[in-house]
Amino acid sequence: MEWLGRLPANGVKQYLAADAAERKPTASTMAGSKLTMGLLLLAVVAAAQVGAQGPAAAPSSSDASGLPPIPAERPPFFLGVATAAPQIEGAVAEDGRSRSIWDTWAAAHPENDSPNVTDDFYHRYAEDIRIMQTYGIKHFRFSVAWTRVIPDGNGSTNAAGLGFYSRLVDALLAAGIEPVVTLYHWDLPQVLQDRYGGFLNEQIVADFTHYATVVFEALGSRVTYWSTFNEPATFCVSGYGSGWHAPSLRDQQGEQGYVWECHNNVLRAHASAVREFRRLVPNGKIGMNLAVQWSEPRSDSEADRAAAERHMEFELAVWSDPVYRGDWPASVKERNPRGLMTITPELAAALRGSFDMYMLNFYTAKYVYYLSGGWGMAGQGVIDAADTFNATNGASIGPETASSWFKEVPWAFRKQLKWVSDRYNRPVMWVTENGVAVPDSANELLPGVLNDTYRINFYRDYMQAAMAAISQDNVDIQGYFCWSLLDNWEWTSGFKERFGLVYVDYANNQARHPKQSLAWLSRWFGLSSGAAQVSTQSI
Ligand code: PNW
Repeated sequence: MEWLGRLPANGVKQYLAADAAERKPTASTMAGSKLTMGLLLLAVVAAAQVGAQGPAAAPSSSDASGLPPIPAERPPFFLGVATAAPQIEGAVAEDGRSRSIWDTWAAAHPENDSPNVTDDFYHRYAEDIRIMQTYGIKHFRFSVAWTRVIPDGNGSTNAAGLGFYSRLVDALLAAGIEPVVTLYHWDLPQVLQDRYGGFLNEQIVADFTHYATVVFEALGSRVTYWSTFNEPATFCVSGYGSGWHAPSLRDQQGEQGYVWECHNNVLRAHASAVREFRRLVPNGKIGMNLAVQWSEPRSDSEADRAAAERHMEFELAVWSDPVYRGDWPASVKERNPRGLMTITPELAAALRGSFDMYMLNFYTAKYVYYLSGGWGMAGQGVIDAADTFNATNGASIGPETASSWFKEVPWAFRKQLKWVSDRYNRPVMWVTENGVAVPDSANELLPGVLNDTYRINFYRDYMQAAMAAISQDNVDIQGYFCWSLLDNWEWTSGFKERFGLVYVDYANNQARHPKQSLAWLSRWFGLSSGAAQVSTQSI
């Protein structure tokens, strides 16, 4: 997916054309014998379990498992895996689920793959739990679909929809896996968008709070770790600013104030839901998953360095400063085009203490330079800065990945972690998403595609950057979630970008095939012998 659909500084919308050209139709056939694939899956899991039975060997650089070398030092944080309901569940018309704004988006883009079945996690979660168990993964981040729990958006609770998450949580706990629940990962009930404009209307605050309360009441005695919103910057800016994401509204120059309305309503909904959370789940921990791209100054000039800092404030601090500091960053206040952004004392008080940990989703970086009159993220105002992947000499900021918005920058990850830690006085941090889609992997075949050395190297480098942030920059990172457990429906990129540690064979009834990266990570973290290699020769 394109991230945010950020406007180029000159206001020309080249990014839309560029991405449209990239998107090519693919047909994913869902044929295949369920029985055969079911048996195969059992064989896969059995094979994996054999490998997992041995004691966790100490990491060493020479490895009998045939995996690439394991770094000598084991990471000091726990390893988790992350997912999101609209990307993995499928079963979009089952058990009373209503349509989400992303179902609408997908229906309007038939050239894109469909989320209707995707990984069929709704029916296969038990198998996926077995895979996690086999590899020793003990933290699973998933999102609850509002459309299943309250199909009418703000009406009555749908017991069948809620029941799915209750069974999922029970199955995770029975397998010794800690559930980490995201309440909102972009899949607004379409009915709320139609009824009052979704996040543009303050009614969303009450409706989200009601939805959150229903889920806290149902799962709060069993689930400790929660997040209210996944990446509000992405869904406010892309959904209501550039129009790149559902619900496809555009407000590129801030004329309607859409992005700021969304922003304000998300902060208020978060504060309001957390107030209920404290009452209903007194021993729980909660936060919000924030995403950012590191802003590297394109030159050493004072102007470029200030522009890069400002960029980061507009992208990230604009969300977390209100929580930790009670107000927007000064740069944002000064450049607010429309006066929409007052943080009232009441809101500041409600937000204070509403992050038990700082949950950061991190992938990439860009160069930032000063540009008089330059616009920031769509709809968020003049920030006198612009960004680019290329240095002044033309060199890219990092190696390519499968995603056009994503260059590999482990060095920037370390800087980003330190930036957050220093700004907010060393909060407990969880990296709640990090991962990569391997270039060209969408067209690769089994079994070769499972030998994802590229992804192994990626995690080695990013995790070592996080380890350096801990040991040298005094950052307190306690958890690290890989995006993602499974290949999945990657929003505007459909199935063309595969971020999974487990390959999903869409042409063969969604059969699961753990990739080498899963075995490698499991071994590095000491969670299993890592020998759980899955042979696909028998397919
Ligand atoms: C995340 N960035 O979005 C989403 O939470 C996932 O649903 C998605 O599948 C995953 O990334 C991979 O695209 C982001 O550049 C994408 O900073 C990019 C950025 C942040 C978040």
